[in-house]
Amino acid sequence: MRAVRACIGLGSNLDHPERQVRMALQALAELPQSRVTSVSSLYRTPPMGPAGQPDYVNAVAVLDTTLSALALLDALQHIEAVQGRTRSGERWGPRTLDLDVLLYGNEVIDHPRLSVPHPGIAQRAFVLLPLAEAAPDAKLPDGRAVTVLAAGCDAGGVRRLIQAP
Ligand code: A4P
Ligand code: MG
Repeated sequence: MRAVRACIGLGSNLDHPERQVRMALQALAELPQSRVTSVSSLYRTPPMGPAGQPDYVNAVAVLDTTLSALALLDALQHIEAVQGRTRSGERWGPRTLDLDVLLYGNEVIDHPRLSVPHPGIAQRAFVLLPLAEAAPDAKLPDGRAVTVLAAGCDAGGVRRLIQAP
């Protein structure tokens, strides 16, 4: 089976966010049927959502995978659960770890459990900056280049925390 390039967004703002993101990167490196080909720097980003929550640490990892998109989502949700993610029900509330399928090859997926590209991808600096760093040639299925979107987004408050390995 041909591998698909999947871009995964990582985010954490609870319980040592930097460590959460590093642990998740390690878990992604151990996913079956998959190989991590690129990882962004870690970024410190102001929270989008309810006020009063801590800043986030965000990053993006790029995988070549033969997992189906839903099998990949299952694997990401398993990693979230292992790292103590509980769902409070508050939209955009704080979390120990959020793993999002940002892009899955060139596919548009509209499934009850999975929307790809991830909604909001084209506007969010905390997604676009690490994505453009880890996958500078990536395009959305509609043809928009992530580097162009990243250059045009409001990057206020986002700063690179730790250089990519
Ligand atoms: N789901 C649908 N599509 C996807 C996808 N492409 N990737 C479903 C992953 N999951 C997807 O997710 C709810 C459901 O979305 C899942 O069960 C899955 O089947 P969730 O992780 O439980 O909830 P959530 O993440 O709180 O909701 P949502 O609306 O996905 O939030 P976002 O868009 O992920 O935003 N601020 C900063 N600075 N940095 C952040 O990373 N993240 C969020 C969450 C808010 N503010 C932030 C950040
Ligand atoms: Mg999410």
